[in-house]
Amino acid sequence: MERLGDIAVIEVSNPPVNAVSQPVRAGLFETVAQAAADHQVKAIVICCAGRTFIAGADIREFGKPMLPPSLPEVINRIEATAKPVVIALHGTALGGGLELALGGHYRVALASARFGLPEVTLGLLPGAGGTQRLPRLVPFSGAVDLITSGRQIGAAQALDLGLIDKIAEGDDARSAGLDYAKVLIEESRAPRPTSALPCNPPEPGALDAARTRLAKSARGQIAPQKALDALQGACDLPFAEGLTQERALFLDLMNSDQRGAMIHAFFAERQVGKLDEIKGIAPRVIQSIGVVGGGTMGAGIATSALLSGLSVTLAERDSEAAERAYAAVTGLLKNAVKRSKLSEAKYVQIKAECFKTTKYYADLAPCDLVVEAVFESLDVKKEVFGKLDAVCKPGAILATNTSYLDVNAIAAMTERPRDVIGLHFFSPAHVMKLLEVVVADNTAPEVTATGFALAKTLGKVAVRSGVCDGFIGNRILSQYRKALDGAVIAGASPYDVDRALVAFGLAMGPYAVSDLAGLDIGWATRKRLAPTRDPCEAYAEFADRLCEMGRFGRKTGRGYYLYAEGRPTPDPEVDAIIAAERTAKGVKTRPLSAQEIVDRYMAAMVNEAARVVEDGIARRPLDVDVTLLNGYGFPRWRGGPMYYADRVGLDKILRDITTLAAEDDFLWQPAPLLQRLVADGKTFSSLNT
Ligand code: 3H9
Repeated sequence: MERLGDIAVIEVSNPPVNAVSQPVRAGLFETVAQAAADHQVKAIVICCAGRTFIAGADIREFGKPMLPPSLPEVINRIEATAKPVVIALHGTALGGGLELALGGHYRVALASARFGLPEVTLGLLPGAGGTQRLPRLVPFSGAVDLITSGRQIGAAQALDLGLIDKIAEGDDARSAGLDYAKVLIEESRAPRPTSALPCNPPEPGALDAARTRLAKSARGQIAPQKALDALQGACDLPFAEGLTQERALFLDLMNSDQRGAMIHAFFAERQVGKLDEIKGIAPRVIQSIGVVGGGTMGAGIATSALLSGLSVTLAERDSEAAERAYAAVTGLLKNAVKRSKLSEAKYVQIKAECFKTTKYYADLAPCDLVVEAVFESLDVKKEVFGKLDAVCKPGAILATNTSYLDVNAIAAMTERPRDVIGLHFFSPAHVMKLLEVVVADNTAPEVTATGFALAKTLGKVAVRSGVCDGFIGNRILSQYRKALDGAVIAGASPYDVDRALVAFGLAMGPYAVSDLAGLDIGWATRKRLAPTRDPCEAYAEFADRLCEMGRFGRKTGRGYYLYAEGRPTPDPEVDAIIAAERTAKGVKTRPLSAQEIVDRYMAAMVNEAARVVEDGIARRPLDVDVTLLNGYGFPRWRGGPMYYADRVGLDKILRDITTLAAEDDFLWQPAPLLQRLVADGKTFSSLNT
């Protein structure tokens, strides 16, 4: 604490994000009491050193015994202070940090500050008074939105809502806090405890409507519903009782599996970029990107880059294709304007200054990095890379967006294999968070580091993958798809499978996803791999039959499902095709329970993931978790497949695999790594170093 005249300034300093760890709580508890007792102090300012105001409770302390004082105790003490307490905010005031701010009497923020209660994204609810104080300051619907979505808002919106009192000019929150405190002293303003305010009333039926909405949008998650319970308490109970109820609900969630899973996901996403091979290596500077191919993937990649402030030149084979690509990209940008992700002025500027299409490869010459997103054929890609190598400037990185093909073979077509890398985006590329950074044999570490830096610029999560057919994600996908096709041959329908996995937490079932992506994509891959397919593999043919009938999914109105009026409905014709295959193969079918389907899915996924880790394609189990969470719709509240496997027990997964081998001993060969871990009594997490 520092005293400047009649103002006490308490500055929290706990890099990197000023998390309220136990020492910070203890320090605040003590210094607030000192300032309150100091007769010369007329007002108190709480601010933070470094890049941000408090970004929340210290997540690393969760799951360990909680040491006093608790954050609610600290905040209650701040609020009970008989002198005005000003909270000066900058950076990101999140979770317990924002709750602490709500406990202050006046809030001033820099214009760049952001605010949020992201606890639900960690399987929690605000547990330091956030659910009780926020609806006393902002409209009830605003509190429900912020608390149940976990989203962040900017200073202007926070001011509109009544969350803060003032936006200060400049870039010094501490000075802004001091100036505000001086005014309060001059005007003899009294403390203004939030808890003394009445709770803003909800619109009639608002809580029930929110429950119904969240039951769909946050299906399977406990925290958002519990947060609504706490908010209901804010309406119905006196403040102190509401606070007690909130604490009880928070502690329940703290003990839940979902909290463990989501915090694993949080740290895994930060760990995934920590790789010895790029430690301390400066990435190349990327300002302009070339994209070859303006189809769905290429247009999405271009949009993602433009939205992140990069310049893009997109090359297509002729003028008509280039025009179509231009319209596709500007259409996606226009949608971003509609969804308030981009301002109209910025849109106009991007169109005028940052984006062009061309039919000449030579126009890609000045680009710092070029991503190829053309047809998925090795011959086509090799040709493109030969041309790119000839025109691109020295030091430009040449990246392929292939989902399966051999990046080494593609790199070999150039004189600069050190500058060649795989950047595997997921569709739609301007939305999906995952980027697999595929490191080929000769890729320079600096180029790998640039792949990770680019992902950060694009707001994506990058995972390092080695080269193999399908890399981390699609290689695992292809195994669990075979296992699910096996479940269908054994007796489940594709609809049973989709239902079971949606109930497990996937947003969509795998067969519905195939229909959305187009069944012809998987068909092309199967045909490509057919010559190398092992004759012992129990190959399910029904997907090929559907494709032969022109049933390519949604785009043709028929796939696994029928899409009359756009809504998917099960199709008896598909059941008949599957039944015919079972009969031809002499399979004696039986019904499969939802649990059996989930167990097969998980066993296949985890088994292949163990091979992917053992082969060094994924560096660690956590890289697999981050891949499946961000690119394949694996439910975040289950932490990822490897985390899930550790929780249910690797011995159980191995037992399932051994049992399933009786049905198909080609597919269900246990991965040696899984066997070793079970024999040694270890978990996947023991390999997450
Ligand atoms: C809560 O507050 C509960 C309360 O309601 C009730 C309590 C009773 N704790 O993300 P970055 C680390 S729940 C510990 O790369 P950025 C992070 O691991 C909490 N560590 O930076 C990383 O470490 P390392 C609610 C944390 O600039 C480093 O800081 N709050 C915490 O891209 C840099 O992080 C949240 O959920 C933490 N709370 O983004 C906010 N936060 O260098 C979570 C970060 O060793 N945090 N670290 O890898 C964030 O959203 C982002 O970190 C933030 C900065 C936006 C702040």
